[in-house]
Amino acid sequence: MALSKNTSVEDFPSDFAWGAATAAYQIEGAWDVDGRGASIWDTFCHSKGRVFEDHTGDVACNSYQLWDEDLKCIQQLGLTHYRLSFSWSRLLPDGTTHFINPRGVAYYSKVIDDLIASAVVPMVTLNHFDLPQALQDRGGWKSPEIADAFDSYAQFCFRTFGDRVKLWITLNEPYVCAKLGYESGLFAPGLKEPGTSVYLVGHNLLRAHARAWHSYNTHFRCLQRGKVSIALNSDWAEPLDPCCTEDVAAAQRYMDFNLGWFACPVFGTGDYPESMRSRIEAQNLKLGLNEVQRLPKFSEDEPNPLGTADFFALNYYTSRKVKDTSFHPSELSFIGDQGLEAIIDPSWPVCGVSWLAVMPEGLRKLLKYIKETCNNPAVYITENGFSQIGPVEFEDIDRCQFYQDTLQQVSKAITEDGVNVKGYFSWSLMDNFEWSDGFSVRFGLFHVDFSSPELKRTMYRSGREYAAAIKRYRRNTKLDK
Ligand code: PNW
Repeated sequence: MALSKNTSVEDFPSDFAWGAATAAYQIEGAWDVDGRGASIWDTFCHSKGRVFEDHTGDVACNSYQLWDEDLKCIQQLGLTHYRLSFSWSRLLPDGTTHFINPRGVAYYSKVIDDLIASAVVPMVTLNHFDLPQALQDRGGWKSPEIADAFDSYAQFCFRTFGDRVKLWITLNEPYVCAKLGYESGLFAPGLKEPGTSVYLVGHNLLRAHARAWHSYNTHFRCLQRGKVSIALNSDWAEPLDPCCTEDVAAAQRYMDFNLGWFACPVFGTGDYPESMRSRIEAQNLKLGLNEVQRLPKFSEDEPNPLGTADFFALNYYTSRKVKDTSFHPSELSFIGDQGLEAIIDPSWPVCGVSWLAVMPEGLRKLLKYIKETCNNPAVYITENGFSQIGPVEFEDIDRCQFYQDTLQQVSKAITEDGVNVKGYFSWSLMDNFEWSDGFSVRFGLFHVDFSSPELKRTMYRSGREYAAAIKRYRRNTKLDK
């Protein structure tokens, strides 16, 4: 059944944000154009063997030069909101405010002005994985000083663009940044330091975020009246055997180490989940590392992360069944600390990338969980999507079905569970550079022809149906909460 002809009784508030999302490194290209400095993703892609077939974001969708084409896509979809990210090193080539690149400022200024002129609300992520290389050379997210550098950058952005940008995301997915960048090494900077750096990096990401939120709160909020949050990714986890108490506890641990790691400090207790502290301590004892503090403590001398989000920004993709494991590896690792195995239920279809089992019901359950454990916050779903690999299917009916099922679950979360969902952003506006999978994985509502120099954008069927759904929901909205 086509999304646009769905006759079920879905409803969305009249001010619901209908969006799509992208990230600078995944779409912009122009990596060395107009004074842009290098980021860790330039370095990572330019070293051989890191990314699928050594693809790079050097050109990507060339959105730096083809922004007008992106704007047309946004208009064709009828989006009310567009989530983009700034390339930190395009604005500040060495990561610091000692030198500001005027051509970077002009580019994002035009993007923002064009969006507003088209009645599209911009939501801006300050950093979506692409840390300036110059800051990596000084220790990157492992260095405590990174929080200062990020705060200066954030304040520069609030000062320069905050008259027009009212929805800010400081950092995208601290979990992915820490785990894939420093534990598995699958993402830039490609470090494999299992069981240690992951927690330090997570901590510095939280410190940096908290600093930036406090700066906004103190210096900009009164005049600019915007909102600032941090985008947290989380799977939804259920026990493999719901009657087995060990599996039930393990599923809770999975949620704690995934969502709670960042949500508890910001929305809950102001500290990491108790299960993280106790598990990591227990592992330390087993491995004879009694003196080592792997999960840092929040210092009394700087602002605590508690309360540093004006809404909940959620990136949801998939779900897992969780089994407790008594197997305790002899080496340190993030998964070893959790003592569990995360499994994809064989009945769940997997789309494109191997980790993405399609589970729209998990989103509804996760939203309810966030309502209950994070103090009923306003929630924007800042990313959610469906990938394809292999031959291009312009008639992407599986993705159409996915969006239809997902929007139904979001509607139920609002109407039946009373979750205060404010908006939904599809990942992604168009096919783009999918990190270590390069261009082999497509998430777009628009197809991008990477083999042609024009990088032509063509709407998929899912784009047409998403556009029709937006139109229909906006016309039909009765609900207002
Ligand atoms: C998100 N994983 O990242 C990012 O915010 C996007 O930039 C990205 O394109 C999108 O999801 C799709 O992958 C993730 O391995 C990257 O579980 C990797 C994982 C999850 C999310």
